[in-house]
Amino acid sequence: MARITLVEGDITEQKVDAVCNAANSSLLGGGEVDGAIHRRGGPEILAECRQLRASHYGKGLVTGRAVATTAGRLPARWVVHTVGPVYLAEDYERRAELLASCYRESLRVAAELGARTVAFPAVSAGVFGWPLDDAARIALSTVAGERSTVEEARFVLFGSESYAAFERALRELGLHESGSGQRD
Ligand code: AR6
Repeated sequence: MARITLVEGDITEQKVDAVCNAANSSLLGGGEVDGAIHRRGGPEILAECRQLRASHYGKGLVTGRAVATTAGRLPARWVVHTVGPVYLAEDYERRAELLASCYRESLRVAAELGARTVAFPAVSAGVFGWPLDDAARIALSTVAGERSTVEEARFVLFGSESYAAFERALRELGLHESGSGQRD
């Protein structure tokens, strides 16, 4: 299992192999993390997204799945785009499973590329409205439950409130930042 680390900051500044993007199914950009990644990464990312739409992803990327592109000018090699579910109280179980799937699929795609370090945002916890504490619990328990060749899963939390929610969830799940019960 990947070592879990938490940092408060901007995901576009992370020096990691792969950055996970909380995208939408169009793959053609949006606000928040998605907007920041395309803005800071430059037009190469969108160009590859357009190619994906023109080839295997004609209808866009399905919720819960992931696909990689270049990271353009970001200090990373790849962006792994995933599409989180919109939060709605009805159909909660199915949606929560889709959110877990975003992390599993992103880790799988990143590992296939040979990534050792992957930065994740709190998928679905912004525009898509997922309550932060629950989003944190699903994110952390899913990553902690995966066997992966990815060595570090770094959660990059935007603002102290997000960071505190992830810290709390990590504690409540009985996990530690090293992922093995010991700190570095
Ligand atoms: N670095 C790290 N985290 C960030 C950053 C950043 N630069 N900017 C925002 N966040 P969101 P979603 C946090 O809305 O809920 C887009 O328009 C933010 O505070 O980016 O999955 C897409 O195109 C929140 O905690 O993703 C989709 O249409 C978390 O990242 C839709 O939004 C996720 O917020 C996806 O919504």
